[in-house]
Amino acid sequence: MKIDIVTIFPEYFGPLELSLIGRARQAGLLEIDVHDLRTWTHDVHRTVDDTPYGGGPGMVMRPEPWGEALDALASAGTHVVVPTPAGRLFTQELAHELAAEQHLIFACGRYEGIDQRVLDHTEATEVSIGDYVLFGGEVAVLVIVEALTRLLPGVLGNADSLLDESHAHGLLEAPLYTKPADWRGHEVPEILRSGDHSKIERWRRDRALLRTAERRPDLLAALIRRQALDKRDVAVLSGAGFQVSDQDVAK
Ligand code: JAH
Repeated sequence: MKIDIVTIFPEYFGPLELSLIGRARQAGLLEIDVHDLRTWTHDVHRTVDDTPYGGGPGMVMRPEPWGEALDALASAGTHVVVPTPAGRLFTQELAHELAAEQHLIFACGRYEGIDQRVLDHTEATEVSIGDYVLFGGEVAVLVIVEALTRLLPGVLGNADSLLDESHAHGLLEAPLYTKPADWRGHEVPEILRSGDHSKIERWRRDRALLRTAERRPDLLAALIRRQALDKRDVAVLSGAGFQVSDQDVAK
């Protein structure tokens, strides 16, 4: 996969050299180039912003440098991604969709944002990583690139982690423990030390279901809508006092 990132702050992307993303790049699984938008300005001040038509506070990014940048970097199969609070919510599903692309260009806006005509002209996908406002798209791009990288073939050494993830699709994970068995009087649940792997799997499924019901009723509702719960799941939830019915069981 090839990723180009266009920004007025290339220094933001130092972390992409590190850890697993850095290793994926070195292994040739992922190519990332970071570009300074000011490369495509022509005035002495290398201006990237101007006042908004119609008035209002702040500045808007001028379309011309963006147009030249995208002309220089894009080819037939390129997808342009623009982080903005107005975009489609970035979820694991969208991460999978983007990870399947050959070439992505991330355009990082600053100030109030980028002139809308750039997004229209390039048929950009506008993506939001959550309902809050940042100073610009750079940190959102770091989030998105990290989520994509771990989905690329060959990046996760332990292929089991991704399999496990798809198995538990849409559920929060059960709590994790490691040694010592007693830490400051807090003990690791007995069952995890029992060595009975089918019991452990059921225990983890139950913890995941109950945690999801408690903390993320929206995720549980989505699972019920998709008929993704079995009889035992529904029994566990109902036994813990959550409102579920036989109607919610399919498989
Ligand atoms: C802020 C351009 N969804 C998080 C997010 C993404 C981008 C921006 N803010 C929040 C942003 C200013 C200018 C983009």
